[in-house]
Amino acid sequence: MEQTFIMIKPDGVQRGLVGEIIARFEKKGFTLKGLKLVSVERSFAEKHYADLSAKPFFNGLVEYIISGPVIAMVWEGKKVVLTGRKIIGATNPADSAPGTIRGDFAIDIGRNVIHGSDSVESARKEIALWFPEGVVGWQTSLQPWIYE
Ligand code: DAT
Ligand code: MG
Repeated sequence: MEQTFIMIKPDGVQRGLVGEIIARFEKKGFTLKGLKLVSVERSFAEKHYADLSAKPFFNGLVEYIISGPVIAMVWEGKKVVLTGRKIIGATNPADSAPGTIRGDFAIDIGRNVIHGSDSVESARKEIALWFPEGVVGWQTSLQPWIYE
């Protein structure tokens, strides 16, 4: 089954949005496979966003991600990478539809509350980076009530 890496950024944690965000993924029917509160080191944040290192906003982005603890999660389910991106909404909250996490809870692009992997391949890399210890191997008993 497909997995994605979801991170609640420091603003989401500080603003008390952790429960609300987790609830949206849970209620959709996805399965939580890993979760931890992490204080991110600068070098680790730079590694996570390595693909964006040439961008003018890179330093500000790294400062933001290390400004407070984040919630790192692995969620599993059919098409969870793409559907997770839809639940999150467009990168710039000004363009995120109401009903999405960024559309409902964010205003500025540099305080957009949440990260989600953008492809199955980057999910694999991000899960390996954030959960080198591996995730929890359990199966929900709700499977037959969520999948036909
Ligand atoms: P996403 O988080 O939707 O996958 P991304 O991977 O392109 O977006 O960029 C990572 C983060 O960098 C994004 O959540 C917010 C920040 N960012 C992206 N584009 C930006 C821009 N033009 N100005 C400022 N911050 C930006
Ligand atoms: Mg991205």
